[in-house]
Amino acid sequence: MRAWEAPDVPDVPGNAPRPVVHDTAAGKPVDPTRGDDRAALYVCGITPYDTTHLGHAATYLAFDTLGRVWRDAGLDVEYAQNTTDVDDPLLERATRDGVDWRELAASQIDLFRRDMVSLRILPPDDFVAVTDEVERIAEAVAFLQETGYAYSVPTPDSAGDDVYFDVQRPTEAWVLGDESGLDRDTMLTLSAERGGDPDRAGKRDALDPLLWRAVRAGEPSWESPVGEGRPGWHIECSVIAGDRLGLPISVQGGGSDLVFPHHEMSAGHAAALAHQPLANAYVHTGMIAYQGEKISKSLGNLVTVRGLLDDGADPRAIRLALLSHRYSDDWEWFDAELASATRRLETWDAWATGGAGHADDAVDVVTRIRARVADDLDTPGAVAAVDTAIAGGTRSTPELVDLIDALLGIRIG
Ligand code: 5CA
Ligand code: ZN
Repeated sequence: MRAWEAPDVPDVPGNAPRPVVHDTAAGKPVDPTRGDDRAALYVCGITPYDTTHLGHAATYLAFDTLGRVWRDAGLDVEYAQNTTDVDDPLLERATRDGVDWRELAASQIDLFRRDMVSLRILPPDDFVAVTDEVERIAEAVAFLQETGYAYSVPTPDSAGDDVYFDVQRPTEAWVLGDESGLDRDTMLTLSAERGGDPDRAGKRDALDPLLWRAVRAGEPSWESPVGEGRPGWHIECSVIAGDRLGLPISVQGGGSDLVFPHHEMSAGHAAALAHQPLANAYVHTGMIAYQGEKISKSLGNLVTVRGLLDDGADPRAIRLALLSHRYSDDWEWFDAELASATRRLETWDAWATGGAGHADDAVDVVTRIRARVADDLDTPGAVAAVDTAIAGGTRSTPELVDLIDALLGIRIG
């Protein structure tokens, strides 16, 4: 489907280092491109309701930063993002609000696009609705059944069978726990909390995730080689990432709430389908809280990009407020974050307008900003480097203003 309008990204001369980012599976920073000139990024997209809250915004901004840093380092970046436009939480919300699930999804995807444009987030090259990929996903499920990685579970309330993935069947490229490194008890707890069904009767292993849900009364469904139904959650990301980018991709990205089961199981499905790891690195953003709790659609403690913009916020200040935190940290949003980012932006704007520095004056600052973002996307360090340059009397130059735009996505002056 259509993504959104791309912001301008200036080209800045000079050598930028290749970034390292923290890989959850390795437990340390790595170069996810492994020296290649191409970087393939897949980021788990929204389930389209209650968009775009600051947790979503911070997550997409982190991977936007990675894309910018890769481009600045001269790499070819290919980026795909899905939209989970058919799944239980979306259907439940549509039912609760008495709206058609397709209309709810379409209107929320539109809102998401507008918010991404306001925040100057680079669009994916492939922005893929799950409802447009059902046939491909069903083929993949059929293949997993033929090759013994998937099995049917009789389903009393449906004419068809649900299909599950067998987590215990070995693959060359994945065993359970490879991505998340979690113990079984933690996996069982998280599975129950995050869309799994460990208590479902008839499964081989309580952790086995759903690949295909046979049609139930009143639920959307598609005819397919594995019966009439709709896709499970994790398989959508394995199939879309593999089809659009080729495996292994450089980075599978999302919030830390996706470490298990979502990314673990997506990696398992990809390995069973393609005998390849899903990704060279699994990169996770921290959770943003508000009023003491993780911002979440189910809790309803939402601060939305749209709400802040409607209250008169400069979208650049929202961006700067989010960039002032390390992407991988959990942190809490306070209203003061926006006020302090707005003040910082005024200082930066005045500095850029003052101008008149020489390129030579700016060389050290350019190097420092590039080094900070290449070090596991240390955007607070990059922001501090700009502050320090201003406080130390460095005059702004066109190169510096362009670099801040290219890497931090903020046009000052
Ligand atoms: N559609 C699935 C992924 S395939 C999904 O998780 N959708 S979502 O709408 O719930 O979340 C979209 C993205 O925002 C995910 O990467 C998720 O990890 C991230 N996210 C959700 N809540 C927060 C939060 N409070 N802080 C940071 N990131 C968050
Ligand atoms: Zn996903």
